[in-house]
Amino acid sequence: MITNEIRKSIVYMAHYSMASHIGACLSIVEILYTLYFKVLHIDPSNPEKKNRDKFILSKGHASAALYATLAERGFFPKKLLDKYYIDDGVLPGHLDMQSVPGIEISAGSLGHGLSIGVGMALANKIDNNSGKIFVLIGDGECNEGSIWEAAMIAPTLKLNNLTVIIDYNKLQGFGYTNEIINQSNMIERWQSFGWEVMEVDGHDVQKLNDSLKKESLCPKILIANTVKGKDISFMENKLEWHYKSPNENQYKQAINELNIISNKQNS
Ligand SMILES: Cc1ncc(C[n+]2csc(CCOP(=O)(O)OP(=O)(O)O)c2C)c(N)n1
Repeated sequence: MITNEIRKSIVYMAHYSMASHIGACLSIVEILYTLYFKVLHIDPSNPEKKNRDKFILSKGHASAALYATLAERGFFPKKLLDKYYIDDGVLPGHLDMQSVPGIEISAGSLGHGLSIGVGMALANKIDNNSGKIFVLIGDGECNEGSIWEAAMIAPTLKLNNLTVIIDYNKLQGFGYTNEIINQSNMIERWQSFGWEVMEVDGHDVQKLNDSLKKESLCPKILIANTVKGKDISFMENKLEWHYKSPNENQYKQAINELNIISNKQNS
């Protein structure tokens, strides 16, 4: 399974570079896989194609997940994943659009990706460009006021070429999202701004695929229920894995668990 390969790359990258944000990467693997392998009209041999669909990873601290997915999809050699977040590396810890092909925006300062996505979607409307825009934001990232400015304007501009996915993993950097700022009424909130809202299991590729491909007259948003640290038993739903990186033993255990999942899938 490609999702499992992506997870192994993420664990490897966080381990050797001693980087943070492994939990945030592991929660979005199925979302990225579904987008890059089933939904987006893109061509890895021509990443700048004019009417391509564009994906924005607004929660740019999860860069390792996108780098690993792009490598699996053939945008650049997998060997480059050895150059993540290290001195003289190629792939910076926060997302850099100049590092490798396939990255539409640099990101890491939270709260900007949705506004950029609104601009891209509006530009495509004006230019009669059929390319669609997809933006992935974090649930904690929704604490940023700029998210709500973009949320207000998109339906007014009738941007039905814009899809947002919230990685609703219920944790942010320093605690539970809804304890820091309660947004448990997420569905009603986005609906009240004029968005078509769908709630989906963020690890179910079939359901993600169906929801992402659904046509709509207005901008739409998928509230994707996910698990931070997904598929590594000692990382799942554990706040500390926002910042920690796996040591040698933890790395071996994590890869072992992912291998067990691979073996089950192959049998
Ligand atoms: C503007 C800004 N403030 C603070 C940070 C530091 N920061 C990095 S990740 C993070 C938590 C984000 O939580 P969430 O959006 O829920 O993403 P998750 O890590 O759970 O995927 C914070 C506060 C940042 N990158 N940008």
